[in-house]
Amino acid sequence: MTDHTALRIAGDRLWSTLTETAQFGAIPGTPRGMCRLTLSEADVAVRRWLIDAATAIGMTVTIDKLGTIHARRPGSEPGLAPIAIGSHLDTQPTGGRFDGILGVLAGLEVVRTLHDAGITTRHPIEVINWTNEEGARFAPAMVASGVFAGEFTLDYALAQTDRDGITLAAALDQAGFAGAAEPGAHALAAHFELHIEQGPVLEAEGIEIGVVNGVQGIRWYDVVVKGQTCHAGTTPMALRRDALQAAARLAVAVDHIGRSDPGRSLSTIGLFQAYPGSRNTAPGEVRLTVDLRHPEVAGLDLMEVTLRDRMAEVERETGCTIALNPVWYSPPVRFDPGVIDAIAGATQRLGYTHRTMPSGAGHDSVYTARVAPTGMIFIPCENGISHNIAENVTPAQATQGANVLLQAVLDYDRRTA
Ligand code: HGY
Ligand code: MN
Ligand code: MN
Repeated sequence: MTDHTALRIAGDRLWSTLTETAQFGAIPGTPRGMCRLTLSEADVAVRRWLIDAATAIGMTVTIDKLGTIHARRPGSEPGLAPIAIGSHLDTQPTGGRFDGILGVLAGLEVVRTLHDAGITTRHPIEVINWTNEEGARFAPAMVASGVFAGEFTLDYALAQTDRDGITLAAALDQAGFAGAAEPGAHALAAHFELHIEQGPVLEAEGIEIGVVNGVQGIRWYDVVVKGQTCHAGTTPMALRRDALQAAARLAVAVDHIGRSDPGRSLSTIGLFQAYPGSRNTAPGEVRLTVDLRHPEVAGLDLMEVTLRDRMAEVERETGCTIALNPVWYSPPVRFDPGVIDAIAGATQRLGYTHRTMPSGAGHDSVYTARVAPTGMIFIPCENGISHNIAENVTPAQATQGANVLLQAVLDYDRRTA
């Protein structure tokens, strides 16, 4: 088999692709801010851009019932399952121009490079855009890759609603991305994902590539605190059941829980809404979200137990009631040693500095790891910032990540059935 270890992606082309697609969902007045929520106008536009770019180099495109895009380039041995290169095109409401889309466009760049070089891999290569990775419009996150892996049913996913009560099914229909293919109906030989680290480690250590060995555990909750709406001027403090004051005590507890196991536990309240939201009415209801993370199951469980204990205390202290509704649980994941070796080997051959590390963020690879050998490649991002309009990488970093992706996929293609 020909040795393609000298092959490199076209870094300028990758960077211009990233720049060109950043027009879809760019936040006006910001240098790099992106808002490209699942199946929004901007998401539909970038999806169509990807489909055009893929078909232009002879790839066949299949859309599944959750709108996930599978763009496939044939291999020389059609009986082999495809090696997938996947990530996501949707962003957070105040996201950046690299989270997710870097992995999809690097996949396209790998195929463009093979196409230009006239190289046919043994396995088909499949570039995948997983619908709704972020979980920003529809909860839970990674819902499409979760259905593909059998974690969620298709009906469960289609029934999820956004804050306006629009179901994922309706959004797919409206966007013209309600495809025909059954999610998970075809096998993958492997799943590779290039992603920005979204944290400070690689940049702080001056390391070029993260060889990701797994993903920490994640629990999401919706919390509803109920008290009694009352007049700000006539209700004595001792007689109040102020939902906001109760929620505030809970918020302090959530922060303490996140600090309980330094370097391993994390907690976030991303959404906190008081009703009715009038300055001279004490709130009778507060709705908030809680995101807990930990690399170990036992650690995550302890965080939940501690949260429930404090909830009971706050109820006694304030006379309010607190409901903790679990929304999503993603257990810690270990990636495949064979894929990790392919990534580490490619990085070594390319001469890039690298380290093995876990991912703090969830990714579609969490679920593909259930059904196919999976691994991830990280590149540093400026100040470790992500889910923020300031998110940034350099062209050289994007090129290095895509070169590792190319060489790891070629190596894996050579070595596996
Ligand atoms: O929430 C996460 O970790 C991912 O960015 N969706
Ligand atoms: Mn992402
Ligand atoms: Mn993200």
